[in-house]
Amino acid sequence: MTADGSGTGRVGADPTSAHPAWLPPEAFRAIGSGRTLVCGDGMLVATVRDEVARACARYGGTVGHLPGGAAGPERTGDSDSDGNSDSDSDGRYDLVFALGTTGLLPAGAALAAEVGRGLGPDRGGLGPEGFALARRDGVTAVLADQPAGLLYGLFHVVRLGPAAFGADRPVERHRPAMRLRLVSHWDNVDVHPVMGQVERGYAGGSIFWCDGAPRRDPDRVRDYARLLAACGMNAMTVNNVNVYGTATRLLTDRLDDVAAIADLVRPYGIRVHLSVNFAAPVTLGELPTADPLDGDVRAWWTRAAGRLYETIPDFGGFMVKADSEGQPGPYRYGRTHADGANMLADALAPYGGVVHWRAFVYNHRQDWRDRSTDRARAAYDHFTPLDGRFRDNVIVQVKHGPMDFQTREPVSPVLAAMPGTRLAVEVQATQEYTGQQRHVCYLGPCWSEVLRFAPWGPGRPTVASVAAGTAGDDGGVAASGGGGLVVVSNVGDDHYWTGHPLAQANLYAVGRLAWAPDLDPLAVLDEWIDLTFTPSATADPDLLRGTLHALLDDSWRGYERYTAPLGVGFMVAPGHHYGPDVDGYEYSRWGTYHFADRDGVGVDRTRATGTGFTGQYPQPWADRYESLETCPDELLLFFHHVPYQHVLHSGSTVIQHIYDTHFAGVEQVAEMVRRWERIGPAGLLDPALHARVTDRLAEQLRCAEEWRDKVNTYFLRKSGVPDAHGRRIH
Ligand code: GCW
Repeated sequence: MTADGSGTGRVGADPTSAHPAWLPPEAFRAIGSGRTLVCGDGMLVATVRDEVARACARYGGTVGHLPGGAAGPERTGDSDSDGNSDSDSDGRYDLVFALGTTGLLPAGAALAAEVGRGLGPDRGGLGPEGFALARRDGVTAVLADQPAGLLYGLFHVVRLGPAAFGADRPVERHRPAMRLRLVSHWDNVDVHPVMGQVERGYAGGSIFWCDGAPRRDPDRVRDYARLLAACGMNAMTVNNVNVYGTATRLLTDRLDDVAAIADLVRPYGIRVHLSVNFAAPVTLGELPTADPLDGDVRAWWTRAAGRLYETIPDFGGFMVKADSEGQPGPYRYGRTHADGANMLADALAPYGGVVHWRAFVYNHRQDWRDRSTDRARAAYDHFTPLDGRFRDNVIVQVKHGPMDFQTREPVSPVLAAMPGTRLAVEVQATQEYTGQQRHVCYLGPCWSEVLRFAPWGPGRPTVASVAAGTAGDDGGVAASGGGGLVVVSNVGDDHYWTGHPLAQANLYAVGRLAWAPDLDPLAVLDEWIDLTFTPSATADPDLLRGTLHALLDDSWRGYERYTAPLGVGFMVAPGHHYGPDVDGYEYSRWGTYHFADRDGVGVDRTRATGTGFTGQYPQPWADRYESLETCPDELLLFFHHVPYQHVLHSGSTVIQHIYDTHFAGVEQVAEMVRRWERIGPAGLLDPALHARVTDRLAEQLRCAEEWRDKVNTYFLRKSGVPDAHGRRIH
């Protein structure tokens, strides 16, 4: 932070050459053309001011600044941005941002003062990040209790665009549902021999690290923080949850590298968290043990935390992958996950830091011959006995499904089984299992289904309320504030950030859904389209918007159609997880089997005859999943092993469903290709972006055909049942 507390002072600098994603200059036209007053002090208020000033420099508006406690507006910004001296000479503003007390506002900001008074003594419970917005008599007012609220209010106005300056708007209050909205980067510091610079990264290198060293591309990191703030995220980890080599030392002698990133993202309200290696005291050669109950180990972590907060006063906390896929953890010392997490939590507690402790713990050395072990059960079996034993600043981070980010999984039962623990839901924007950013796969609808899922039945609390800490008796301790949402990043140093330009929509959507889980994911997509492509500024808004919706809206279900059927999962090629290999994981140690034979397919997870996993759900789901009569079609093979001629609720047999969906899925992609081709000559899009998407669509079509042919052929050969429509199966 700079000495004057105004941030890095470079927020207003020219953006990098990276694609502007959902913040192109055009998105700021409405703000930049008007007269704005920003009232208040501090780093984030300065960010708001700088953002408005940058827009004004381009579009001719003005921005005034009223520091907290000053008697009158003080003109700020460079002469360009304030060049139009007539525009606010009547003391009126089009837009007012006001922080805290509003008694000193000038006449033109009367609405802001009025809204402030109207909010009442508790100010409508805006909280640390909320804001209120209203419009009347030609003035739009945004009020917040704390600077972060103004920042989110700014981006809300950007989203509204001209609508923020049109008809009157009664007072609206906005505050995030989830307090913690964190992007988890699986970025390696050293290049990993197999996983590369970014584990499961499909967008080039890391924006933070290159070959063991910091990348030192401050503009890129700052732009990234800006994008995150604009979609509502407020935290990030800067390194992979698999911590090895140099990354272990980010905690110690490489701390300055982390601090440098924290300085860059702070002006956008983003706090930095660190993934740590549970055995760091041993790995770094300082202690003979990492036993969480050992006094020296505890003192080691206490010292590490002290150093961290001395260097990064607003450091967020640790993320830990322990006793998982070969990472060290408390089991080695005969201790529990609560022992391990609490030790770290105690070290961070004096500074307000949190521990994100991942529940992704399972036996990754299973024997496929052993039908009694069920990987889906593992997180619940390991963690639910510990409910109530974690410190208040421990967040148990649960993958949204019981397996591993498959295209279709039921919601993890852990999310409904730890009412005395703060829980975060983890989703994956990086498309490890959903087409690796070569395929269009808009995941908003998938995440929305997860967040809206009501584990205790309709009308009862949802997963979103568990993560928000508002589920009450059923699902969580309201006072705890929940654990929020964690998303595995899909970003790299690629020009488009996400490799596939349309994959940007996933990062945007996750932030919006963390802020407001009830949002319709297709409405969120529409916001993203508006901001990113500003269709209204093109010759044919409907064609542009229509094409993008045609590609994206149903793309997750489309991907599901041509890949693993009916929730069975894991038919990807082993290792890199791209493309089909139906039996690729069938005889492996990873616990990911479909059990197809000549008679049927699917995993029997019932209590009656299978692994008993259905019993991990509360009612009504425990029974609904258990019974063939009530199990939803799309999850049938996750819960049941059925004959190929089993009839689905849809009326189709399982085998015919497999054939039909695989043909339909490819046809859907072929139609996407056609739609995209058609839009090319219209000149509605940057040709380079159009070309990038064209290339990726060609690969998506090739790959979808490969999926179709391999899956259909596999099941034809296994079952001997021909396609009812006699289509070509090899
Ligand atoms: O999905 C799996 C990935 C691993 C990843 C792991 C995890 C970071 O294949 O690459 O490791 O999940 O979530 O820890």
